[in-house]
Amino acid sequence: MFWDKEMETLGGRALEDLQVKRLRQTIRQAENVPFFKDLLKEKSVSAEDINKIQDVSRLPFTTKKDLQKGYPFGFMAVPKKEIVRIHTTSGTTGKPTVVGYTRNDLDNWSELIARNLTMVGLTDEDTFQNAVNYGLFTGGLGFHYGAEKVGMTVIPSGTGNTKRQIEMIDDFGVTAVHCTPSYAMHLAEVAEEMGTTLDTFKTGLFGAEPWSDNTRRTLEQKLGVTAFDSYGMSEMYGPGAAFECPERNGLHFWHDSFLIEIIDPETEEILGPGECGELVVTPLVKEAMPLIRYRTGDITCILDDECPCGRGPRIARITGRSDDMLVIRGINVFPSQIEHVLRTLPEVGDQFMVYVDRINHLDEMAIDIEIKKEFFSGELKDLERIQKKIIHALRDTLNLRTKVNLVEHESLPRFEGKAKRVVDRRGDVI
Ligand code: DLL
Repeated sequence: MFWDKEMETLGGRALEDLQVKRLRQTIRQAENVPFFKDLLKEKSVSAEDINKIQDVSRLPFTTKKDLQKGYPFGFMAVPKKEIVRIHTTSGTTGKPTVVGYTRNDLDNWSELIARNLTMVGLTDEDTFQNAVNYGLFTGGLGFHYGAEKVGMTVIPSGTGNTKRQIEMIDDFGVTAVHCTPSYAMHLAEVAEEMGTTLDTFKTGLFGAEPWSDNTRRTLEQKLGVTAFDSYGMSEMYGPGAAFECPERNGLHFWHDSFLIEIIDPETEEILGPGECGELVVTPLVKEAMPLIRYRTGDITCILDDECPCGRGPRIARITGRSDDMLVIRGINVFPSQIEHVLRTLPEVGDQFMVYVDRINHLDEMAIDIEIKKEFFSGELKDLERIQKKIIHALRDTLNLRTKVNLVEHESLPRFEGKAKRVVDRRGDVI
């Protein structure tokens, strides 16, 4: 099923002409941002230099670090009064990336979500439970308005209170659910404990973090759904940039709205179809926050075989990142953030180790932290006080509950060369 067949299946010359036209417009829009104006001037390139799609390679890259430097509104290309909503990423060292939306941006975003929902067979007959965070995280409001656009009955359940969520699924006859795959696992577990069979369920939309085909099989079996992968990032509106079609063999990007490239993250050389590297995205219709060749940090490749559904090229499911960002229960965490928090606490020594595990299908982060000799009194109450202080400080910055173990001075490994402070033990097996 198509929401906008013409755009979804546009290919060949017609698509390229549209992309070139929109890329030029994006460059002009980006020139409203001093960062881009200066950068484009320095590289002596402007909208007029783009005559074919390959000319994109003349443009400079933008990174997450660049965006951080612009905090809070340095990357906005329109006057503040035209910005009708703000979301943020879950934060990197200190400050998050702020994303602004004009009214047109919000309309375009819900159109893309509506395409995705329709593509997987959902219609105005469906009842949709949106079990993700409704705050600054883009997954909540993003899917909400897209689902309303399709005419679905939307239940903005948010996260938490899992038993009540299961009751709602049964009582309201929910047919489709959207959440992170980790939360879906938890839902399945609680439903099992409650002895509920979730009879009305048929579709699960899962994303915001990597998940394996094993997880897909388990979720499908336990929840009784067909599970679809959903990919996106705050910088590209949020969810909705790429989505699986019923073939479930790669994710379709919406090529009228995003220009995608794959590069070697080390050399920045552009790679061909089938070659894995870092995904670079240039949004083509964003107004409030246009970006040029944004380095997503996500590792994937472009699949060049044609999909029987008739839509354009897909990307492979995301297998990892080119940087050290961790995605824990849908929240992005950089080890540098943890370090930043710990360094502000006088009791904390030089070394820490982060362990990420999947316990009962949920991501859990535990940190072993060395305490300075003078603070390691051996008195339980003193240690508990320090432990609480650290947990609160981490939660305030990361928005994430972490387990903290205090250890004695000089008990953690030391590193020669680059430190490896993160051990991700989540693996693939469920
Ligand atoms: O996670 C947007 C989103 C919400 C996507 C709901 C899907 C569903 P951010 O918080 O900015 O935005 O995080 C973006 O999360 O660069 C990836 O590293 C990771 N990520 C998102 N979706 C997937 C996925 C939202 N399907 C970052 N598979 C991205 C693997 C994913 N990783």
